[in-house]
Amino acid sequence: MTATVHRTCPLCEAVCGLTLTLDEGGHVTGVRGDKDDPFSKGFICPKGASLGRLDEDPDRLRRPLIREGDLWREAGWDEAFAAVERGLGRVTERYGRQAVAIYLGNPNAHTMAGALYAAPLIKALGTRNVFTAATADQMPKHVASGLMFGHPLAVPVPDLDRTDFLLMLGANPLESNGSLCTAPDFPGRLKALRGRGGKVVVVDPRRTRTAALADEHVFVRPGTDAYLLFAMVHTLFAEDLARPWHEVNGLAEVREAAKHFPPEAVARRTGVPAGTIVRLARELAGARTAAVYARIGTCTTEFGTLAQWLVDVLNVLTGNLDRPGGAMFPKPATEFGARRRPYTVGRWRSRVRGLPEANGELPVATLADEIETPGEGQVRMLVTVAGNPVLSAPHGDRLDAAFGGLDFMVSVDPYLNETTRHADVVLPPPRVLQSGHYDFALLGFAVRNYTRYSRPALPLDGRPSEAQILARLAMIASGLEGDLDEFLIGEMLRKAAQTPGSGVEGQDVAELRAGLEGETGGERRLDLMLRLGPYGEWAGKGDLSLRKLLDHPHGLDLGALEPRLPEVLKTASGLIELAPPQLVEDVERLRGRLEEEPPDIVLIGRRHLRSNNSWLHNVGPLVGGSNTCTLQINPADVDRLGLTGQAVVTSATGTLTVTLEPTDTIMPGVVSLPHGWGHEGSTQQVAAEHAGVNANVLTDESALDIPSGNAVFNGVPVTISPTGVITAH
Ligand SMILES: Nc1nc2c(c(=O)[nH]1)N[C@H]1C(S)=C(S)[C@@H](COP(=O)(O)OP(=O)(O)OC[C@H]3O[C@@H](n4cnc5c(=O)[nH]c(N)nc54)[C@H](O)[C@@H]3O)O[C@H]1N2
Ligand SMILES: Nc1nc2c(c(=O)[nH]1)N[C@H]1C(S)=C(S)[C@@H](COP(=O)(O)OP(=O)(O)OC[C@H]3O[C@@H](n4cnc5c(=O)[nH]c(N)nc54)[C@H](O)[C@@H]3O)O[C@H]1N2
Ligand code: SF4
Ligand SMILES: [Mo]
Repeated sequence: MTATVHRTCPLCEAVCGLTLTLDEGGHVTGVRGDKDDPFSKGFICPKGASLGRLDEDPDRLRRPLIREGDLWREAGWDEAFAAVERGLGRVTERYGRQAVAIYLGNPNAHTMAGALYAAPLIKALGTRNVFTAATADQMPKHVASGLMFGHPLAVPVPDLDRTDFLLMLGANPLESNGSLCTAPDFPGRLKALRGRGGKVVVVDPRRTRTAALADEHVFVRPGTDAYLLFAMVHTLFAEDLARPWHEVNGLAEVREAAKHFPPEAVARRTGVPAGTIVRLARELAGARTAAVYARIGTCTTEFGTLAQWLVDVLNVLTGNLDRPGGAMFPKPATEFGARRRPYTVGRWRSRVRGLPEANGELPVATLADEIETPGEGQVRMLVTVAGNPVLSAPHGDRLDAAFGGLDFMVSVDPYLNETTRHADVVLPPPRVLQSGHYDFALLGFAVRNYTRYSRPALPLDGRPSEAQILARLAMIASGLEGDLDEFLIGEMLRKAAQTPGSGVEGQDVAELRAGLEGETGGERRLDLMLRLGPYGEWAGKGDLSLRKLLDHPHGLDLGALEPRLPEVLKTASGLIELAPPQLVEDVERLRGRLEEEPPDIVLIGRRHLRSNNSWLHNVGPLVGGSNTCTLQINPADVDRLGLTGQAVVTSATGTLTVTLEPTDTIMPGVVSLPHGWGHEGSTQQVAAEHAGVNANVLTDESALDIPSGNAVFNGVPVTISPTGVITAH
């Protein structure tokens, strides 16, 4: 007998519905796109198609590992948790709670466990040494949104299906399938945009597959988008094209700041001719509807936050913020609650470099400092959950060495990899098919309001779910006993019962609790959030609940995005803050760098459709061919530097020998190396055969986007020489 199951793909932000067939043994015999999913409508990519292979990868850990010297021993779950309890106790008794750090990696944004149990775990650990992949990714967006709109998750997304003009910077959705813009079949949506007469412009130092699909591709020097965007803002004011719809604070300050960046002044630095900048500004202002969308290529730069800010300044000034066809705020079914205090950053600072906190976390770029630098508060223990910072954080090989010196380390991860090999205890989550799935985070960035829940397709066969692993770690760290989920449900219900307009104001908490459904604590918490959410049964505007989602296994369309201002604003003024002082202050830094002589060659990153950061390289069908770790370089640079075959790349932090891939799709003076490789010596058999090199040997942890503390991966100065020639840097 075979079974058919429908579930959301957890592998990227596109949240595609998948239809899997399983045999009696629970093995995946087929994967296809779920045609009945109202959002993804059957779309699938090669990664989703390989979900079965990934799920049954023989190198995935099935039982906990405990380190004994240099060796590993499989252990039972109770024994493993007891070892964690002892290790944590040893460190905190001797050095206090600040000696413990936690690093949360990217898949936490894709698992229910990450969404529901990471925050309680952080709280239970009681440390400020909280690090996540967000400061290697999108923190600039959160900071810009927090300061402009009052909430770090109030991120406008391009209304892809209705816009007439899309200006896209530093994003390559034909490979990434989209980010901070949840849109299954992003390629199809772009084609539809063009098909209805709209225009797509891509700004990127590489002519990517996305750029090739667009109407226009504009080459830009890495790290200079803030100049380009400022010059567009300048043009809007100079030509009297600025027409904000909404009442905003700070219009005059933005106009003043933009005066320093006329198109002619930034043309050389950005590599974009002044005439092109002016034309793009006019087209943006003149389009019936338009949206500016920028992603990782603009975030992980020295001026990441300024770039994210200016993206939405342009959306506001052209009257496109919060209108259909423009940049809009999604309304997810488990909407975030109200934030009472105005958003701010820098409530505390990191011990060694004095870097400001943002969203309650410290920059991953300073994790090594905190581990290596002696003194009160030195980090001695690390917990990693779904992260591989040795390959993903700037100057990752420094972290590799630093992890080796920790007193104790625990990793929750299905693989023994470059990072988790330093752990004393590894706790593997179960298979994907044994886990429930709800996209708490990603549905908040969706281009249509949509919701879908997938129950586990297979039973747990005696091992704990990832939710149970994280909950148990939280209970160990807090020293408390009892049911974490029921405790959290009680807290949330009490708050809701006291909140006017919550839909359950004044109601009895015990009765409400008894009304919740779900087979696990996680399901019950989901049910609660759905009921209290904007479409919820209890909030009075809809009939959404876990039950309803279970009745609709292909997901539910909740409609096109709708205007949400001013409701969504949580600023102290209640208005859009167009010129937050913290950002205007940073403009000085931007001005200061304009006249500097740019480096001869800079490094940027690259994503490949069949990759996913560091961890899909052990799945045969996904590696090899075009998905290899090569340095893309313009043929003119190959000639100029006298290179052949391989070359030595040197940065301020390290040196790599790389295989060259000459291509005129990349600008002269720019080279591109994908991250997530460097699996030499890995116990993952397939990955070891396709080792590649770790791009983050070259990235420099001392370079940061100042307002957000975000790492800089694009625009890294490097020198390149033929192999066999040693250069000083
Ligand atoms: N040079 C350079 N560096 C970059 C980037 C770049 O563009 N250039 N991009 C940055 C970005 S955007 C990001 S998000 C970061 C990613 O940084 P990380 O999150 O640190 O790295 P990943 O490679 O995503 O590692 C994911 C880990 O989670 C494990 N894992 C997979 N599924 C699960 C699960 O269900 N549960 C658990 N517990 N573990 C799981 C994997 O085995 C792997 O160890 O990298 C950043 N680093
Ligand atoms: N297949 C695949 N999909 C993924 C991932 C993956 O590793 N593989 N990772 C996932 C993750 S964690 C994330 S965060 C998203 C990211 O999703 P995207 O933001 O779409 O990421 P990329 O495909 O890296 O595209 C970034 C683009 O920015 C360009 N770029 C580099 N520097 C600059 C610059 O200074 N200015 C401008 N304008 N452009 C620049 C690069 O050439 C590249 O084409 O993808 C997610 N999806
Ligand atoms: S596009 Fe993303 S969500 Fe869709 S099948 Fe591929 S990896 Fe999965
Ligand atoms: Mo990311």
